[in-house]
Amino acid sequence: MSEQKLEIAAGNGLINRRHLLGLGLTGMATAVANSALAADAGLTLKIPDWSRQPGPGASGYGSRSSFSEHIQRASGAPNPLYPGGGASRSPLHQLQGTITPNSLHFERHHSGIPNIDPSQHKLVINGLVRQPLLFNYEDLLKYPMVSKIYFLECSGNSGSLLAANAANGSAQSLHGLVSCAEWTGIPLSTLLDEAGVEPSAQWINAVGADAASMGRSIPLNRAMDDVLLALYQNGEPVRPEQGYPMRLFVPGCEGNISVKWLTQIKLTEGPSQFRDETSKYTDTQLDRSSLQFTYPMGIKSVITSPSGQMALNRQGLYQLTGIAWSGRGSIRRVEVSADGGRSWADAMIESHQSEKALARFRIPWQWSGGNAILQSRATDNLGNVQPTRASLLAERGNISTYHFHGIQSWAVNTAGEVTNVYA
Ligand SMILES: Nc1nc2c(c(=O)[nH]1)N[C@H]1C(S)=C(S)[C@@H](COP(=O)(O)O)O[C@H]1N2
Ligand SMILES: [Mo]
Repeated sequence: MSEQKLEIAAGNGLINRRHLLGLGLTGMATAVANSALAADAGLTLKIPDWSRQPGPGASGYGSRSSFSEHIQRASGAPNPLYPGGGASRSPLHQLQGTITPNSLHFERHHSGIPNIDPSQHKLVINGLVRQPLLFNYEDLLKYPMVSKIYFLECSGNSGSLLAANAANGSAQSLHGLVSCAEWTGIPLSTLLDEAGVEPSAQWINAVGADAASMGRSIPLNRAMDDVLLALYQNGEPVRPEQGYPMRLFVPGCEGNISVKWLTQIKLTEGPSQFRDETSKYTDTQLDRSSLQFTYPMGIKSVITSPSGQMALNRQGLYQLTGIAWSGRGSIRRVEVSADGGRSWADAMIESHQSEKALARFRIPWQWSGGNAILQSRATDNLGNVQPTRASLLAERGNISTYHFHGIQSWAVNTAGEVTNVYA
């Protein structure tokens, strides 16, 4: 099928998403066959070494191909004044689908990763309850569990987009504090019901067993909703980095309140005013007042390919793809622009659209060698639309660098280089 038959969906080369199903792929295969694969067109494939003799046998615990070891989380340099503190970012530009492999889930630690022996770990539920309860790990494994796919995003993710000058960053360095996994655990409401919540209790206060004793307060009505005591992550016990042997998981909300290495839940009338809900994780507004307890993460999307620091090495059809998520619901629509927001085309949303989970979108894009500005704009089932960076700045200023969810702009220049810009 020739490229002339492709139906244009928006300016600067965006092609109707229906061409992804066959037509567009033919176009892309042709582009490749014209160059790289042409030499092999005679199908005179050599028998490679790995086909000549048996490889190693089965193993107790798997590892990835040595040829994909370049796919890594990126962490900043350790700070001696902040032992164990810091973050690592998921390589969004190198991943596909919507599930983040456990080894590549982003990390954020305030005092490093405790090495917890589950047989010595305790979870206590106390405060304003009829019966304080003490659980050990083995007891908890006997409770009925549920499994749900949810994203987790640090409220500081993408915060550098509020800086005056656009950073020379990648999808990973700018937006890699988001990941998505299947979390399996006990609905927190089950355990709170067992302890018997007193009518005067309005908040839960969750504390971790790490050296930071990190704590957060959460209103009881949210805690009784879809919050989990998570014990498994993508089918295996939660990783030490993610809170082994157990963490709180608060779907859709800033990652900070999903307290890892959870050891205490205390029910109280009011919030505890922990460090991480007073001096940190509050949103100071233009009038200098600060919003506290701003939990849900806003509707957001980012194009992961092509994305910052990549280079397009040929003109022709590209499969533009990215991820979208909403802390309040599910993704209904993702539009893509190649002309800096002047015209938009609907992308194909590929994945099963569940609440508070990542969705993957794709659309064919024809790059003809000119300048382009690629953007994506997500809409959720409640009608929330991802705002532009400029409108977020006008509304909230840039004193708070938390909860940035504005539209990302990737510029493509005539050399094919992709950079982060403000458009
Ligand atoms: N006990 C404890 N819980 C914690 C943290 C921590 O340092 N200690 N970091 C928080 C922050 S800021 C985030 S964004 C998420 C990160 O979870 P992850 O490391 O599993 O991605 O955990 C939260 N829970
Ligand atoms: Mo965070």
